Amino acid sequence: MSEVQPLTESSVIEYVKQREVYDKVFRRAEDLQAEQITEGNVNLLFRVYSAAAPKEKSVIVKQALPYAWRYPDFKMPVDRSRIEYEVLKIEGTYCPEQVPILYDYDEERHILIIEDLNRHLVMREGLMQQKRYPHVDRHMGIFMARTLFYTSDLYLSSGEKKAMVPRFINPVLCKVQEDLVFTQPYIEHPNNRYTPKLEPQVRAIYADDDLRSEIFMFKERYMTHAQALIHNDLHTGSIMLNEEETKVVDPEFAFFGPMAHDIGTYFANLALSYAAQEYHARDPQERADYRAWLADLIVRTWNIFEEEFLRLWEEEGNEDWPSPTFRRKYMHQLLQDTAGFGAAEMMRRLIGLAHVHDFWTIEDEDVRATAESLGLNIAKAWIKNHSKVGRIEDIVEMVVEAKPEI
Ligand code: SR1
Ligand code: MG
Repeated sequence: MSEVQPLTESSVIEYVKQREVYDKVFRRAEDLQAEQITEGNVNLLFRVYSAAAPKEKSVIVKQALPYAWRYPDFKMPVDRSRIEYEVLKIEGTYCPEQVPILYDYDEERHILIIEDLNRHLVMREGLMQQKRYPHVDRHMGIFMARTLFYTSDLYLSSGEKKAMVPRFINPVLCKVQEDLVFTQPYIEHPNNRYTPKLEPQVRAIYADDDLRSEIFMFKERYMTHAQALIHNDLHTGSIMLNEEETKVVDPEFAFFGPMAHDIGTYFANLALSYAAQEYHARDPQERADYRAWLADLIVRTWNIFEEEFLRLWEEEGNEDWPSPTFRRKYMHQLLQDTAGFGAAEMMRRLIGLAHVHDFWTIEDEDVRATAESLGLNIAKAWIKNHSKVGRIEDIVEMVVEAKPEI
């Protein structure tokens, strides 16, 4: 592995000046400034902008170091930068409106230069402020349908698909997810962290081998079901949006895995936001209204996803699956698996290593415990009942009916 020189706020300016983007975006402006962005867990990130036109002349510089930026003990190959570059190109082919502009990829220094989405907000933060996004249902439903369909065996020929899989094996980042999402939250592990009042619920999870066996069924599916090129970290921190546009970022974890892991991860993070409104939406009526909007967003997103996915299958699918009954079974399985993978994502964000802003920001431990307890019980309902799910409304009913234990 080549020696990696981490960029700094001053060296990143010199770096940008040597790249094509200095002409293309900055028109060789002399007043470049840089600031480090400390969101995210994995990469070194900078915003580089012209002081005179900070919104228009601005880019994001993203460098992959041989470890996760926030968790240096997690060694991660710099090749994830190449994976991110290739996946952004593929996603951009099928769903250009939901993908940021890619300006540059430096194979030697593992650096990507991408569009600065400074007109957009991280979705997780927007949800914490009860913002409503009128088009995010369509944008995310279409994004998931297209990226998943066009990289699956329903569209690609058997040979094309098999030739693609090895380019996205991504073993180290997959192992991170296997451990953090599907293993450690279900055993006593030094990486786990949780609000002390959750102790009885956490103990009950460790002792519930039926629940753990279901999670491990999904872990095995995650590890073995190379169904489509999935984003593999599709939480609301990987989505930047405003009222008009939605952009999905950070696909460095991508590999050929189960589609429902992406859909479930996204829905899980909407459900986590639903639980965290216990704190973020202070007024009870406002909380109830916003929770209803979030619950409905899950339903609308699935419906748009399903409609678009089936339309693509009908119009552009290959000839290898000539059975309407198979299509129905396939979509049904996808929906049930969405609940299972979603449960794993919720649990790991509440009792595993990598927590989320929705809950971190709740300083009052009692309120945080109540919100997190609700989140855990939604997850528990999803994993226990995934095989009974017949409609998206069943998944949402479990959200609405769950109660905190604290
Ligand atoms: C050590 S990386 C922790 C988490 O951050 C990423 O966003 C992935 O979700 C990973 O599990
Ligand atoms: Mg990320």
